[in-house]
Amino acid sequence: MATEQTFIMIKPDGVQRQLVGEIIGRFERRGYSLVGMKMVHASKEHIEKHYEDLAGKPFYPGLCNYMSSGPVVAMIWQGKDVVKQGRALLGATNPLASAPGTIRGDFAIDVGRNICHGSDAVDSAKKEIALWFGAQDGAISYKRAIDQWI
Ligand code: RTP
Repeated sequence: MATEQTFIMIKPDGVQRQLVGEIIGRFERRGYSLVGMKMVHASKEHIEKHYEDLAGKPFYPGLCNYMSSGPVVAMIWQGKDVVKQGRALLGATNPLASAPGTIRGDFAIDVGRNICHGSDAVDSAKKEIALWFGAQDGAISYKRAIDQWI
């Protein structure tokens, strides 16, 4: 049974554009398990920590202001190769380079309003899950009846 997990976040623009159900549906239909989810209006400090690797980039201050401007949906998804495949479902960072059929390729046109975030590696997924859900009680462990068919 695959247990790889990734951190997926629906950004403030995705929430405001009422794309929460659409995005969850795409991960569910692909076969992945939702094992953690909460809606958070994050502080600027929390967002700065999440994006600390980007500190120094010219867009960093605007990114942190925007990401703390409204609620986001923070999720943990689980399944085979979910880190890499989660990024594939999201599409390229710049929506103008995202293929149609991906979330960004279907719903976005601006890199600063690209709807969703996904961890870029297994290690960063672990760090991000700990940051958003706490190191101890991150994911819920449960079995789905459909797992034998996926
Ligand atoms: P994310 O962390 O949000 O999933 O995005 P990513 O890994 O695909 O891309 P990253 O380079 O980590 O950038 C994080 C977010 O910063 C915004 N950004 N704006 N030139 C720009 O104005 C610019 N470049 C990046 C995007 O919202 C990107 O998702």
